[in-house]
Amino acid sequence: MPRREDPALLRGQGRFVDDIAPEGCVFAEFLRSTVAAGAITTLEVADARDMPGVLAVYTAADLGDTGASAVNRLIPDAPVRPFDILARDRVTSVGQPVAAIVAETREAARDAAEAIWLDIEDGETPDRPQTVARWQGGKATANAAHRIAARVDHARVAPFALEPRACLAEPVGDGLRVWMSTQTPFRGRDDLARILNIAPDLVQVIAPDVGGAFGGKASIYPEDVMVALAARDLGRPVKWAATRSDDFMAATQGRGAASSGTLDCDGDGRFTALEAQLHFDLGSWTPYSAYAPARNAGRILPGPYAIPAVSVDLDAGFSATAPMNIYRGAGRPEAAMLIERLVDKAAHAAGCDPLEIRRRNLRDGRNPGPGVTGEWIDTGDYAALLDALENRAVYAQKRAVQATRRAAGEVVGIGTALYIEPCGQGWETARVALLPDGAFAAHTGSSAQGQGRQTAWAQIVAEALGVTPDRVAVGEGDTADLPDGIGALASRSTAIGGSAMMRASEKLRAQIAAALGIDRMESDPDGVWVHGTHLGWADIAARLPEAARLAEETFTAPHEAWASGAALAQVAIDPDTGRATVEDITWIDDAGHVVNPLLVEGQLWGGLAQGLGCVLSERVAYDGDGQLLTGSLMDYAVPRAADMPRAVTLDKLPTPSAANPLGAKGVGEAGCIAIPPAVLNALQDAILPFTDKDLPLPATSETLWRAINTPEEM
Ligand code: SMO
Repeated sequence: MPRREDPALLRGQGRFVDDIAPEGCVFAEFLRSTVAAGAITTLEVADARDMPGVLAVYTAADLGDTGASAVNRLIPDAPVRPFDILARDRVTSVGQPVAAIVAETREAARDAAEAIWLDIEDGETPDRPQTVARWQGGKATANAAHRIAARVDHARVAPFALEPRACLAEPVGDGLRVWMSTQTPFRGRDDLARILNIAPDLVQVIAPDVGGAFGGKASIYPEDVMVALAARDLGRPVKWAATRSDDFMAATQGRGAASSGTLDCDGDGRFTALEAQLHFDLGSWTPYSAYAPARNAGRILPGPYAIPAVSVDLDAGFSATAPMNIYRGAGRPEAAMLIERLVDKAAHAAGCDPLEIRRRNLRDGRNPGPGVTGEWIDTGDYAALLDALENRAVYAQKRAVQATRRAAGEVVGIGTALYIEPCGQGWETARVALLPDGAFAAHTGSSAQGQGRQTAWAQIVAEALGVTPDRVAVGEGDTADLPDGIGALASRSTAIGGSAMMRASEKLRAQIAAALGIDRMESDPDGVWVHGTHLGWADIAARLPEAARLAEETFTAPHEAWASGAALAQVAIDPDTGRATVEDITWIDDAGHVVNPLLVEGQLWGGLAQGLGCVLSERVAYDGDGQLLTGSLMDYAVPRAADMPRAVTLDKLPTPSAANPLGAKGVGEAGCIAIPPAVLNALQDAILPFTDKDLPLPATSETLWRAINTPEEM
């Protein structure tokens, strides 16, 4: 089924925050810190206040006491550092908002920002990292025949969404209506209410069309709060939309972990112990999900392998940079990269084929159960994934061709990766109603940022009710629709939001049957057979009291839905330029029950592209003084169409999730988890005739050229 969202989006009829312009709307801009750390010695705003069109200029001194945004205590005693709405006395990163200007036009606000006098005295060094968590399981036994070591230094990357962040707040009575480009409208509501000290039911947050997010819009930002404060102060709608540069400087970033570990294996290539140290940079403040990547990476590090003894140490520390948060994959790529590098190196040391060593060490995932770090792990047939990968990729032939090409002087490599990914946890809300005109209205606390979720939800509701999806209107992204909800992140919207939709639909179906006095509802697209008479849906609506026509559900998943998969990459590197070409990707994914294959395929492609960016080209770079060197697309290299693989084969091997009634698992993040380790393993395989050193990331042309031509200097 094609995406119902597309006709409007493709015709430019999407409605994003910056498209919304209430009567009397004015514009906010921010003066941002130009240095990474230091004390504010001068901050004079009188000239700016006098500029034409300026309504207000705010500094921290104008804001008084406010509350702090929430941080998820995923690691109980880990340090938390809330943001300041505007820098108070000192700055903690380049791009931090220091003053806010509200003016009649965006241009007037920008001009006024330049009329503010700001001096900052350089200073202070960031905190030292500290150990925050440890995962351990099993016990090391036999002496290892091989001890393999690997190190993966992830580049810090930007969750680059087509639509930068944006927020528009309008005073309504004693409260606020806020349009936010967010993944989590309900959390936005709760955060705003707490920080502004007003009742949550006085705050309505609406996420209209959201142009991508990838984790970068999963937490509230200082700018959002400032816009809300200004709207209340001025009694007018206030809008702010980030520029691309604003987002490079001050939106949350991802990855950046430095990870190293050892994998022991016996003479038969069986893994006996895994030890790892993961270092996570937190940046300058902790957004809601600051610890999700670190926690995920630690708890899933053993991946799909049966490793009897596992020990993972995790440390984290602040730095004078943009805050670090979840980014598509959120710790799972960090885990997959390290373990899959270790496994490939173990294969090499044990003289074993990389697919074979994986096969030899798989845990049996066909029944759900606990892994060695204590995590409940969902279904997944890892052996079948490997078999499918071997067949679809025509692996033996690829290896033979590689040998021939290598003998002829080409630099070519093949890499494989297996992964498991915890997805879809927690709870979500849904409401399904039969309307007087015979259509159904479905609402969920989950939401979307372009994935086509409304299509999938309509399909789920339609199937449960026995109608066609065109009869189902879907509403999401508005906190006024339902008392509570979460949103769209952590690969949860179909598994959790969809399950809530399914349960609400089933409840509605039972209510309608009971109200009509029938045992079994024989519905069809147009209505229901009631004791031999066909009643249209509008007729049924007319007969039923409103309470019978509306069902609400909160679905709470008993466990996470863990997806899994296997990927193979074949690369060729031009030894003269170091340029890598991804010649082939073959990828078998297990996303559990698939509601809409087109949406799943779209997620796989998008994740694949972002995954390639992480391993080959993307890096947020700061210099030694904390100056951002990659503030625009001139310097930050997102992959382009020409960087896509020459050939991609996607296939699926679904094992239904045991963690939700739909049987669905997540798929939105899979590409960022599957592709980087497969490609990194392929690159390392390609350069093996020259060096076995671990490549730094991203593996740019320069890096690869050096590995081939001056490996001793690596
Ligand atoms: S990294 Mo995601 O938006 O949970």
